[in-house]
Amino acid sequence: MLILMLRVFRSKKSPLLFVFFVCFLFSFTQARAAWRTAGDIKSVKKLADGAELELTSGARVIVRFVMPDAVRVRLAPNGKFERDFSYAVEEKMRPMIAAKVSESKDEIGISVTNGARVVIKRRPFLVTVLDEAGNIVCDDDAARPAAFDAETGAVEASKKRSETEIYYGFGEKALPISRHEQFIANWNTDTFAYPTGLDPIYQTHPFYVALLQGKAYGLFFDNTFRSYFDTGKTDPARLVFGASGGELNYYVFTGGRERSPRNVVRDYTDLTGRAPLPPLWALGYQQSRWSYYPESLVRELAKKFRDEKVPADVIYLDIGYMRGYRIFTWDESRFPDPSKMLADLRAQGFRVVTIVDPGVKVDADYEIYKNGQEANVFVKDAQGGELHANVWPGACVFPDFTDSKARLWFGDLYKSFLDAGVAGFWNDMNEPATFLPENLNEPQIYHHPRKTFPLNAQHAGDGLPGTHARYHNVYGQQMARATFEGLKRLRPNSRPFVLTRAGYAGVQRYAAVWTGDNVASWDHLALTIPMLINMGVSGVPFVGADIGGFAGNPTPELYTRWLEAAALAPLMRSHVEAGQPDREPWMHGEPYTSINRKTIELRYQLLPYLYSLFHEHTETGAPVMRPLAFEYPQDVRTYLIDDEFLVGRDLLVAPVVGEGERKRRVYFPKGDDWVDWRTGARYEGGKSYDVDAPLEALPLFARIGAAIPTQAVVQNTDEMRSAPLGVVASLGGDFVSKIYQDAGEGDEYKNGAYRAMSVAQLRNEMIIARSGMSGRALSYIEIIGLNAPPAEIRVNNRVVTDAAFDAERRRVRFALPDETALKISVQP
Ligand code: MIG
Repeated sequence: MLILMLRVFRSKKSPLLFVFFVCFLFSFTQARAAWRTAGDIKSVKKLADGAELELTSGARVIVRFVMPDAVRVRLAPNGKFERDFSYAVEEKMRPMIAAKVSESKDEIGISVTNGARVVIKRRPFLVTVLDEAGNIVCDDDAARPAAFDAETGAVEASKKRSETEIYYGFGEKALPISRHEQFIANWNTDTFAYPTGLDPIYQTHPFYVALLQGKAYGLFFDNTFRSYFDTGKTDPARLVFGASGGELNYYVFTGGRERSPRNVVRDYTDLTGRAPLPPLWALGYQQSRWSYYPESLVRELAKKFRDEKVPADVIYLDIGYMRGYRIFTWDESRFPDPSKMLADLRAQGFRVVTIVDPGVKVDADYEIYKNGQEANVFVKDAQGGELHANVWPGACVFPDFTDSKARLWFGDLYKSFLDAGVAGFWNDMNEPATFLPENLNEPQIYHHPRKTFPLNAQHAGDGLPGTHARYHNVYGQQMARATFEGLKRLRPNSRPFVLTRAGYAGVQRYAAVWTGDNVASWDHLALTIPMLINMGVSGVPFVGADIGGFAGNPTPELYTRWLEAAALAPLMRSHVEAGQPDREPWMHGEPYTSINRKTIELRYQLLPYLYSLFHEHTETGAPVMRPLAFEYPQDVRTYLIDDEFLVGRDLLVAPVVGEGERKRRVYFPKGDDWVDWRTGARYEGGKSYDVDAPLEALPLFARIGAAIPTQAVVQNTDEMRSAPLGVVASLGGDFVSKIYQDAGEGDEYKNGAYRAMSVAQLRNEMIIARSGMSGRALSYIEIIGLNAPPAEIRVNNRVVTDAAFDAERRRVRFALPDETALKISVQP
């Protein structure tokens, strides 16, 4: 730089240019010079649950325990803490964690009984978090102490990293299963047809679970500004995270005594909340396209499902149902009588979900626009005027979802749609996404950072007014919240179903998430596995990807394989962009229609299991769809497996994600053995096998010792009430399984209206106990993985005489009596 300047100066001999360059150089060094480290500790104030520190840089820090195994570090660069507020953290009463603070010349120690410990170095300020046993969990990098840029407001922290440490989490990322050695950015972006590796996409979850040789910890950086993580990309020995503004506010989760991913996710979701039990119907098969209309076509679609006997619960209406894309209106030429249509579909066992975008058309004759103006609920531009931007309806205004008044207003708008009989709502475009300003429209740039509000747009921020730069990443989460809370107010006895595209940490409290505009390609099918399981680890259990890929048109084989891979995904929805053929299970004719029907039937058979897993999530935060390492952190061979996943603890799914493949290699995690769901063949844990994977079959395996609730095939969830419920079990383990049932709707389960069953297995015996009246009894049991018919089977000490042994599929099935306790013994 200097040489360049001198040369120019010498050649031109222009004093003006010289001044210009000096100024340029000065401003350049100035900008960098504004970065400073947090400095040394000047003073310490003990708190009941931690300590408050004053640093020589003028920054202030609070370190406190929020749970016995979770520590929060909060650094205010200018020494003034903001109000203590978070869109991620669930509001609830939390017990105070009493901590012991000890001071020595060089260090400050903070510890709790039966929990983690923190050691803070005084010169310079450095934080080390240790587990109960005294092992270092997460350690500031002394070469790069916490720093901030007083001019721009940017903050940054650096942690030491072991080069073989891997990372799950980070929410929705089109990245490999472990997010190590990546540069990760968080800025919610509408990314149509995102290629693998594009980052960021639609959501922001600045949270990871680190795993190193069987030991986990978690870190959550609760900052809504544009943020980033360098997980060892620049320097493999260092993990860096930072944001363009706000406080350096983060939590470290030590994972308790076990240092397990399960404990980390339990504590993270204790902090940021868990997904409430969804309405049962939302676990059924969902059919969508951009965009089903008119009414007659929707009716034909519903009829076709029932005629073809392809089970389904949900039909989506995309933006084509609206009058000129005005939200909360119907295009009457396409849908002349929505209430009648919705009632008729409901009678056929269908629920309808409609899309609702945030943009409100600027139109003086449009009630919602006028009401919103009067109520003063729209986002403002830098000058305080209404912010206008183009989306589908043309020029629009946008509710400021960071304003409780706007959330109430928006939530109430759902009334007319609920009254008409719409069952659930789909919030799209809430990154927020806008079309590019006209002058940037050519060439078509899909992933442009300016496809959102200007950074200086103004938000209410629930009491802390701020710019779009601060609130961009929470806009979608708060829209989902407005929707969820509105639905809850309007229908207190129903469980809201909300599907959102954008989100921030904690979005699971309000909505299910789909992975946006994916692509009809084999690599995108493969990508669904790392994407969805990492969402689960990030606390978001109700997730799915558009089956078949949104952009483009899948081959019959790709669609069929994709449907199989999604059969046990938490959210199972086919969807496709405008201009492509329909994306329905029968669209490719035979043999695909029959295979696809069987795949969807498999999901319906396993709905009792999936539902029990959603219940488990409410109690422990465990995801429905899990990476193998979630259950087997001691088996390092599982760590990078990205083409298999677990559904709950007991089912291992190994979908085919390659074109033309008719068998595949499956690794079975060490510590358990496994049984092929279809053939009854047994596999040993800790080994890989080549398994058959004909086009018509999803490779699916049950853990030995599992007891998995299943039911007869139904055409929709309404039929579940009367469908026989049973258990598929594999004997030989020593486990307890839990089965949960309730009305599948409403909150009566909180008053005891549910039925819980536990299945305890010990080698060849099984004890099934149940409590609660609101549920079906078990009417059959199927024991899989048997090489020969059992010598004797007894149920409550009576010999079973009508057990049907299936030699080919290595299983036996028999009926169970309706008794509160069942003791089943099987003599091989
Ligand atoms: O600008 O509503 O991701 O699922 O079909 C596109 C139309 C808007 C994007 C969503 C997609 C939806 C589409 N939407």
